[in-house]
Amino acid sequence: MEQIVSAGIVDSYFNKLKENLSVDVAIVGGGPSGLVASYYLAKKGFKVTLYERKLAPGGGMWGGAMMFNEIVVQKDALHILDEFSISYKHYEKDYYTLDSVHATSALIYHATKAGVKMFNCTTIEDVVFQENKVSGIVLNWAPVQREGMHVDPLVIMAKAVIDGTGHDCDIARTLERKNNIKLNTVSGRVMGERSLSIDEAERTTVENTKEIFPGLYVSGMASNGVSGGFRMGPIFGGMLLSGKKVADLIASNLSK
Ligand code: 48F
Repeated sequence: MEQIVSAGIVDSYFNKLKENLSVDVAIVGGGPSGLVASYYLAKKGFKVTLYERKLAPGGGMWGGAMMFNEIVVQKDALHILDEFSISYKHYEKDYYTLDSVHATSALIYHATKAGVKMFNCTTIEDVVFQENKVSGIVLNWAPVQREGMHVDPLVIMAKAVIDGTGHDCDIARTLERKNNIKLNTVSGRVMGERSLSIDEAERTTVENTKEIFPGLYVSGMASNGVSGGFRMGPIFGGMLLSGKKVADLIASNLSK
């Protein structure tokens, strides 16, 4: 019995890893924008993997605001909540409140159910850069990076990569720092996030969701970080809409 349990885990994990050494879309970061993007892409039939360095995907959505586990979503994004069967209550004007634990777990559940393969406890530390294009990701165990151990990574090839790493815009920064290239932003560089301005930030999160270099797309807060947009705090409509937008964009580009 002991052997069956261990062998079952080792076999099924390594099968999952091996079957996903080459994918259509690799998503870095399991925040709301990455989760929503992964769901819509998997629903369209793409082979999608998502990598999260923490134990649980969900990013900054679990904790609501200041650990008060409620979040706000505006009317424009309700159709996405409905798609994920997430319950919400009308609060005032065009704003709705919802339980952040219920909402986050629903995003994770429906994404995995749609076929997204998730790899948690995994850090993406670099990208594959071939023929002036982002062609994959370079992954390692999160504890390897945290402990500063010198251990070489593995590689996953992907037709498209999404930087959904939130405020850090980790992947875009690494790409820019290491390759002497220009990104698709006003300055050609990662411009850095500005202070809080909710309305403006919600709008620009969606506007700034785009392909910033051949093969590399940004979603969610990383979009604003890369293009110099504002932060918005605990309102999540922009994150959900950004995830849907990047999924549509990639689906259309990969189908060409
Ligand atoms: O920050 P995060 O939740 O991303 P998001 O989709 O949503 C932002 C909101 O939560 C909030 C906000 C909204 O109102 O401003 O901040 O833009 O999730 C990003 C996830 O990426 C993981 C990180 O642990 C987090 O769960 N992550 C970051 N860098 C890496 C990574 C990396 N290099 N490799 C793997 N995971």
